[in-house]
Amino acid sequence: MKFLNTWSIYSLLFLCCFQYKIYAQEVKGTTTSFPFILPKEKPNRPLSASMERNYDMYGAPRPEHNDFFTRFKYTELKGFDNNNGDGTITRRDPSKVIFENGKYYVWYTKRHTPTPPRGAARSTDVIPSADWDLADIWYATSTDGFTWKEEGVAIKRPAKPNVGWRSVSTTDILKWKGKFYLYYQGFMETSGKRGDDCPVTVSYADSPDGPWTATHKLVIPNGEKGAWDQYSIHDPYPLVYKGKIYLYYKSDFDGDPNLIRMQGLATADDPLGPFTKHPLNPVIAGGHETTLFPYKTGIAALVIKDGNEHYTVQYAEDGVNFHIKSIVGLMPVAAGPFIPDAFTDTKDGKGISWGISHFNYINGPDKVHAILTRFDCDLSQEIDDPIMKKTGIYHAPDVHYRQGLNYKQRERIAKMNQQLIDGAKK
Ligand code: AAL
Repeated sequence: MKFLNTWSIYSLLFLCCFQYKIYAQEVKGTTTSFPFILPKEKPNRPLSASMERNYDMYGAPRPEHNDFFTRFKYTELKGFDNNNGDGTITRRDPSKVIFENGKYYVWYTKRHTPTPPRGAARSTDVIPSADWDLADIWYATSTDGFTWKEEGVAIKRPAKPNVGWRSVSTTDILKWKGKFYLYYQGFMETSGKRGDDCPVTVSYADSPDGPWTATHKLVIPNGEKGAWDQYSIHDPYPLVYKGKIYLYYKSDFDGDPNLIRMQGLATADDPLGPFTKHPLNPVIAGGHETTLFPYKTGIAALVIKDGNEHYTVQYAEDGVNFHIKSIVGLMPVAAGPFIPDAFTDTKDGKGISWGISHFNYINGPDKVHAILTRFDCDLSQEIDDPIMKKTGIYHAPDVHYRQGLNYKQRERIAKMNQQLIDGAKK
């Protein structure tokens, strides 16, 4: 009897499982719930648009497994004096960081003027209009990336009428066949007079310590009249990719004051040009400064601040057609990462884990200046740092309250409240 009972329970269980299996097969992909364990691969079942995207766009359905997702951490740099932040000294728009002669090198815009920037109308031969007006290009070295030694000026602005006579700024470095090339914005009129107008020029040297020879040539000239980049070529950013120099840049265009900023690409076989602008320019429909690096088999870009796709990390297999791979927060501004394989023409870019960026508008409108800072992240095939893959970023309430409503906005809200109150009375 006892045997029979046990036997019938087992048969019943077997029958149930079998029936369930048939049922599950019949409804598979239609009415079963999405599984509790998030599938690593896209499951073969109908998915919502958001879930489709989650599998198709990002390379991994969870941010911590997405090689393109990171958070950013910041550390104050040691070694830079700035007159207690009175606005007479700025350091901004750092180049990418390179490692040469047993140390790290970075180049940047340095302005040291009798006053902070005063706007184009009040600027003179010695009073700057903008934070990067009347600037030169300086450089610093470090052995740990946190404490830096300011080595001195790399590129002084040349005598009028040479390209860059008013200001040289926003540089970036290329190493090509054993020589070094600094590309930079060469202002021939005061920034802010019409817009932030300039072309790009280049200097070269045998050593990162210089001396630098100026070409005095427009290596990346402005576009033709009516072109998106007719006025400004900003943030020149060279990499070596597919055996060529891939130089990305930014231009600002459309209306003033509502400019839009996008990024273009110019390629060359020789660092001194000629550079050919890509027919699909702009190749990135947003961002402000340029920050790109070889990653895996393509090029990755930090798209910062401007445009519909600001605060995203993007990737282009061909260096031209970029796709969003992650959405991130607290991005470094004007980031110049340390890219060990920036110039090796790698076919398997290792990525980045730190660099130098800047903070802008320090100490309010009367003391405008910028400072350099260090950022760390995990967009690297060589590290695996779970702390850098956490999505929640805490901001103190103060950070939010500083983005407060202005007087006009308060007025608008009061008016809307009043309309509702008046309507309720009728
Ligand atoms: C920066 C850069 C360029 C602009 C100005 C100084 O953030 O985009 O360098 O000209 O602002």
